[in-house]
Amino acid sequence: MRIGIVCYPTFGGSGVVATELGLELSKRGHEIHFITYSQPVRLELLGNNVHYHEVTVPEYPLFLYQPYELALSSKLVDMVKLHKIEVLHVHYAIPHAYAAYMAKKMLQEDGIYVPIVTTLHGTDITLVGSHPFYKPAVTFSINKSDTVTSVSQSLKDDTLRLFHIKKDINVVPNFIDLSKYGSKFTDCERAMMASDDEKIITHISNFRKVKQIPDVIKVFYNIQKEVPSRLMMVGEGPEREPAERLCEELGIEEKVVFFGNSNEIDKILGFSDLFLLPSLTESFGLSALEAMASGVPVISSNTGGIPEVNVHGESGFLSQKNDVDDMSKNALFILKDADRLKAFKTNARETAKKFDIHEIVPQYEAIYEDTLKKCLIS
Ligand code: GMT
Repeated sequence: MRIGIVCYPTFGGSGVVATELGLELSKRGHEIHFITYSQPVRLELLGNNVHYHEVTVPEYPLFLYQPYELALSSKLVDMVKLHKIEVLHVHYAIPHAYAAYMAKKMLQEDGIYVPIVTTLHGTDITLVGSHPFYKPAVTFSINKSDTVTSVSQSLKDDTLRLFHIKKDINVVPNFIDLSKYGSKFTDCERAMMASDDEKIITHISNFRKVKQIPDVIKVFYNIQKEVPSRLMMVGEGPEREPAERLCEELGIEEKVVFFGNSNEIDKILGFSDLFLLPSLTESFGLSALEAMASGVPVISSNTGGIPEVNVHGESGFLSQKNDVDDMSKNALFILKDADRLKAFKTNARETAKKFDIHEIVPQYEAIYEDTLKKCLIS
């Protein structure tokens, strides 16, 4: 199949999922065309089956805001025609499903039919999409997609609650390539992060309010009082600076490393003993799954889709959001006993196997085929 993938090319989970999906589909013989404004961060190899087409928005001084959706929909039209793309898979309702619908309509004028599969990732629904400014456009884009998927049951429920949706929503969870995670690094590399007697605690995110970064610091503060440890903070975003200040206020700045965005999260996770994800909401929590795949237990909130990923008492523990005391207690419970920590590490990796890329990607293939069939009939 020739598949066009539209996504945000950044470090965010939706871009990572879209990129990994495209790469796996290409290995399975499909021809993949990424269409976005810059090369996705995890897309290192372009080859016969993997192509990247950049959307450029020419600067025009008359426009206060440059019209990305317009540029994207025009690019989609051109690429569908040029490469005979059979299906468009767009990640994020706004603006991608919206632009894809415009492209589809333009193509129809030329007698070309291309169906749209839209995957909802979370923030397009729970944070941005339900804002009154965007709600009509999001509702329209979802209802006009030929097939809609969501990355968790919780996100599906939220979508049906917040919007007037007339479409079925298929839950296709995020996935992980287990072969890319696990401890394959040397002790010497670990020594650059912590000494032998210290545990490594990790948080990875885009440091936005929704990630509840102060709780990461506070839980770590409680941990390090009882267990020698260091905190690895990976990612960039508006909450990073306040977090650095909080570390100074608490006197733990020497024990916390702020990495910024990293392409080496497999390595950082490979050395980690515990992962913290106290988010206020999270449609899935891909970073938690990446941690689990690396054999790292997860201390998280119980919001959104996280309980579908992190299993309480097995791969880690869930607490009410903002309950720093409970999260700290759970973290110490795991860290203080070597055998228990080992068992949680094994269970975390086992739980992650449910989301094996080889189980989930065929679900998308089936969806593309069904969508194409459905559209040929109608
Ligand atoms: O919040 C983020 O980390 C970024 C955001 C995105 O749009 O990439 O992540 C959303 O999609 C991910 C992939 O499906 C999910 O794992 C995240 O849980 C989701 N974020 C939120 O719901 C806040």
